Amino acid sequence: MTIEKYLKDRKNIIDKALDEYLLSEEKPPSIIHKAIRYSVFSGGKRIRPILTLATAELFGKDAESVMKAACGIELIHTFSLIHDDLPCMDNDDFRRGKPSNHKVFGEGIALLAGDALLVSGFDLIIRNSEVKEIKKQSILKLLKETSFYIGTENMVGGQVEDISLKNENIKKEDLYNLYMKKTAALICLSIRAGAILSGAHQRQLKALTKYGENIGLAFQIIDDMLDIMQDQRDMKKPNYANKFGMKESKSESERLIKEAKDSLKIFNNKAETLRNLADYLLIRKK
Ligand code: GRG
Repeated sequence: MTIEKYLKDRKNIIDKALDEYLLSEEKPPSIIHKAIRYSVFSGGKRIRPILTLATAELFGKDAESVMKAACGIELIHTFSLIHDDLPCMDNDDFRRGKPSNHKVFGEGIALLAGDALLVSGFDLIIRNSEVKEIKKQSILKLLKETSFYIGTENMVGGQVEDISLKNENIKKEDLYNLYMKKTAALICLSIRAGAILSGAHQRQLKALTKYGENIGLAFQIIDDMLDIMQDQRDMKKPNYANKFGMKESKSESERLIKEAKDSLKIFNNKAETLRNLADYLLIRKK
């Protein structure tokens, strides 16, 4: 199966599961459920839940066994995007080519939709314990990890730096530190979720974390390059490609992807899908 077909198939089953897990738009108070569904179904690539599923597959588990946790992480990602676009943050009127959540529903509802998505994300991870073969202990471990990877030492902390650091005098080291927290953390969590729920050993978790950190950093550098190519760069925001140029960004993202794939050596050919997903990030156009 080509990686494009793999991504399409997985996205379809994730979209169906999300539709099943989320409350209907009619459920009162209708406006918040409409706002939630608006952002969840506005064209996200589902990279994070796909990584959770692909990691579970590496351990011989099927998509169903980790689907709720995978979708929970996608809801947390959606929360971060809605809040990121708010006027008090990046003040973006558009997301994925469509009006951002607060432009359609107003700031108050957008803020609350983000809050609700964060809570629902945790709820779905808890509900993954309904799967028979999943150990309760691994759900607890995953909940603890989720708090860590989205908390002030990671995603929220990264966002704090993102709104405070200025692009002109930023050092490469600071930029890497910011990208590790802002973007790579949630990507790492997605991979670790698949591994933890599948009963991975410490050595396997360590290798997968290295993979996650490297593809996460590459993902953000590529995102910066795409922002420049599509003329969507915010001059005030830290941006690797803006700071170090497109050529250096391309070679750096290629180096990171190679390092990510190298860290999967212990899995031999069982990790072929994760390797293909890493390569795909280099050629993605959105
Ligand atoms: C608690 C106020 C508060 C905020 C939470 C907002 C926030 C912290 C963090 C934002 C982090 C952020 C927006 C990072 C950018 C990561 C990134 C490159 C997102 C785009 O990911 P894609 O391309 O998105 O996977 P799609 O559209 O495919 O879903």
